[in-house]
Amino acid sequence: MSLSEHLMMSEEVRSAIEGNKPVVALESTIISHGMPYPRNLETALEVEKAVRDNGGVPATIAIIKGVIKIGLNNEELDFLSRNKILKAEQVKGHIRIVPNKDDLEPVSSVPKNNILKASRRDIPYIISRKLNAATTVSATMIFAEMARIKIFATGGIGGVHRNADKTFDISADLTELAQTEVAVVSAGVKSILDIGLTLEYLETLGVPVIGFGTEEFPAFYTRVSGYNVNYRLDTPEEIAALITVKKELGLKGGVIIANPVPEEFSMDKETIDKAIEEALVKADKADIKGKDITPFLLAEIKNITGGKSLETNIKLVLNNAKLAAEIAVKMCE
Ligand code: PSU
Ligand code: MN
Repeated sequence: MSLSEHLMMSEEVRSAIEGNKPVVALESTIISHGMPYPRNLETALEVEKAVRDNGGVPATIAIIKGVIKIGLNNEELDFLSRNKILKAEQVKGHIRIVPNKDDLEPVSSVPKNNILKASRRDIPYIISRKLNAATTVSATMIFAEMARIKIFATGGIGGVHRNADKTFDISADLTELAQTEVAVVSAGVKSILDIGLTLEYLETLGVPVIGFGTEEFPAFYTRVSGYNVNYRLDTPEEIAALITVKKELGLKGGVIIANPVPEEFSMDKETIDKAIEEALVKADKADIKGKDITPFLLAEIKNITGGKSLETNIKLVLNNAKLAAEIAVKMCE
């Protein structure tokens, strides 16, 4: 089979790409593994709307029954949102990568599907076995580039985990940013990661980190991290120009556009730091490792903050979708 037989675009996305219209890629891990049902589905729809409201065409990406889908319909978004939620004990031992195992009781009675989490290394297995998977930042970038989509909006990117000196846990998002030519709009990285090491690693990989209207690299739930971006730009035009120049020079890899959560939705740094510490201790005790860590921590932080972190998460994703659409529009001019 050729690439085109593995990859299916919606009609809307195909004609937008062919007509050089502004298309914004969106990831699906955030739907299947980053937020609980039904807020995840509502958010996926709202994010697509935010792209449209700002002049763009949304292209949410996932793998459905072994086919790479670029641009999902509402039925597919609904399917992805009803992912099985497993208890910590079930997550242990990487049970999540076992397909069609229905001896696991979902915590809630609604979610029922088995949606894997795909980064670069998971793609050949998932596609050859015709499985379903949500795409992380790395896999979404790969598929966006295949589809010639130049910009992508997410919540936060993966990075260097705390204790990476012992665990070697560094998200595949970073090496993807080094080699795949898609600009990624995010609200920075969560302090579940080591933000300083993440920025050092990005420098080594040659990935520009641009702050939108800020000198400080944002820490997802809060605008404050104590670390600086490489450069600050204040308009979508300036960012579009940087992305275009990088392409003209043939410099491979992505660009990180760090877009702080709007002030009114930003969480208090002390509150969120405490919640993160608590969640990290719990993950360590439950011996959660590898790809299960990020979804586990997100769910724990949500519980500890009484749902507040989820609301902030939603607002910042919407904010990123808006900016990505604005940049995409400028890139098409
Ligand atoms: N950050 C979030 N929410 C998420 C993720 C990151 O705030 O859902 C997801 C993204 O899809 C990212 C992935 O690519 O987690 C990184 O996973 P890991 O840390 O296992 O590389
Ligand atoms: Mn990891």
